[in-house]
Amino acid sequence: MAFESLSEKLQNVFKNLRGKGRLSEADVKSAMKEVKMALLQADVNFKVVKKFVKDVEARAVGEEVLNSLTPGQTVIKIVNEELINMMGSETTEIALKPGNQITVLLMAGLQGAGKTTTAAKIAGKLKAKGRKPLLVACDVYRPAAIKQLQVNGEKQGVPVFTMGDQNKPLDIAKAALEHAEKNGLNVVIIDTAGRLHIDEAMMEELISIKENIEIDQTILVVDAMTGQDAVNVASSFNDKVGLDGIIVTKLDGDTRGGSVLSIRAVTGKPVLYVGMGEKLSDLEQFYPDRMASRILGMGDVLSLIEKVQSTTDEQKAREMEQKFRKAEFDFNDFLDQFSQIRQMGSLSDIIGMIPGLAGKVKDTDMPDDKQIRRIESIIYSMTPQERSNPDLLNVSRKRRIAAGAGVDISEVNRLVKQFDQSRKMMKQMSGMMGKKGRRGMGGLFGGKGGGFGLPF
Ligand SMILES: Nc1nc2c(ncn2[C@@H]2O[C@H](COP(=O)(O)OP(=O)(O)O)[C@@H](O)[C@H]2O)c(=O)[nH]1
Ligand SMILES: [Mg+2]
Repeated sequence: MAFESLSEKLQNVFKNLRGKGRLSEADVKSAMKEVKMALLQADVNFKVVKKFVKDVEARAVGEEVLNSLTPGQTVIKIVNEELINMMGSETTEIALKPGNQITVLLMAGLQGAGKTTTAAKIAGKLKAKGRKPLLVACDVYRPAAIKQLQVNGEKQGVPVFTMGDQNKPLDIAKAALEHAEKNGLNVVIIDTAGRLHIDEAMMEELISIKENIEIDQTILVVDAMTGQDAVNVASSFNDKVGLDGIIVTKLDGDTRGGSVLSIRAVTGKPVLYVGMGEKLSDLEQFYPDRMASRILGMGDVLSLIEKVQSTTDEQKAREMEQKFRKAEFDFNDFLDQFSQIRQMGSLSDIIGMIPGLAGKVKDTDMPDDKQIRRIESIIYSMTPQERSNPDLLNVSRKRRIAAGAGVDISEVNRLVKQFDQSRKMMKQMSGMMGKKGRRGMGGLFGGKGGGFGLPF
């Protein structure tokens, strides 16, 4: 799969960012320098990279990020969003006319880019959607090309219109339209000839077809393995012939893949699909957001960041952090933490979403949801005074609480002991960390990351 090396490099940059409690402007700048290098090495167009880095930096050195509790995460979120922007934000479908009206698609591109294969792939997708496609063989310069389309059409169960290699592409296309009308077919896909390089004759042929037939969508097919050339080819075709969408093929290879990232930014035309293999089923809809997650290797992490952002109140987290530093927290704060975690899902789900942590935290290290509920019921059985002043808890109070919560007194004892221990530990840690302590994810994850409050 393309992007492996890019993905690896970006993830390294992010690992460093995440490890920092606070970010300075210099931290952001040096991280972005590495991101820039990684994108250039992945063959992303340099102008696109330049703008990307500028946009990310402008957002990332803002007050909001540098003062955020989770600055590393916030920078990653910005990189993700700008990456999606770069690829065009939205998924674009091939626009089809409603009902039985005929939609005409013109496939264009250099020789070997994958036009014939992709035409058949699209035909199969449209057929599966209930459309009635017709493939049209307009590459008359190589008899093998007609045969190739026929073979692929047959595999897809889609009719192929050909008039051999003795007619002009424009005349074949006109006749194919009539054929489609007569036979109730409603998507006409015109496969054309390519050259090894962009040349006038190829452009003229396409222009003449466009001038004489009502083409609904001109779709350019480019080969990802040609790197920046793919972007240049797209620019020329767009300037001379006019494009509606682009399909990038051969992303399954070990190509650096940068063209698929920059082609939209350079041409302004959306990527519709990506080719992921030689088989006729290997065509994937292009989702900028999924592509970004794939490159950042962190689909799950991003949804986790969103969860944390939507469920924690920063102000509250700050207050908690203060309490933590002074070891002033009480059982009410415990309850707050539990309810925040509950809003995010179960604890094991959350752990599972953190790469690197998933396999490492043993189940026995974590209280399960049932245990958390028991701890909560013990705390709920305390009076408000007891919750805010745990030192009040003597034996008779503990006995009353145990009875109220329906647990054995030993469980209450254990909780109080754990609570005292965490308070002690936090006092020590906060002394060790000094004023610029490391911050956990909004303070939610206890222990070493710099969180607080949970007895584990
Ligand atoms: N691995 C891979 N090969 C592809 C893909 N798309 C096309 N090909 C291959 O690329 C070669 C050229 O494709 P073809 O459709 O004949 O290109 P055309 O000259 O533009 O019509 C063929 O061997 C295809 O099987 C793809 O997405 N992945
Ligand atoms: Mg072909």
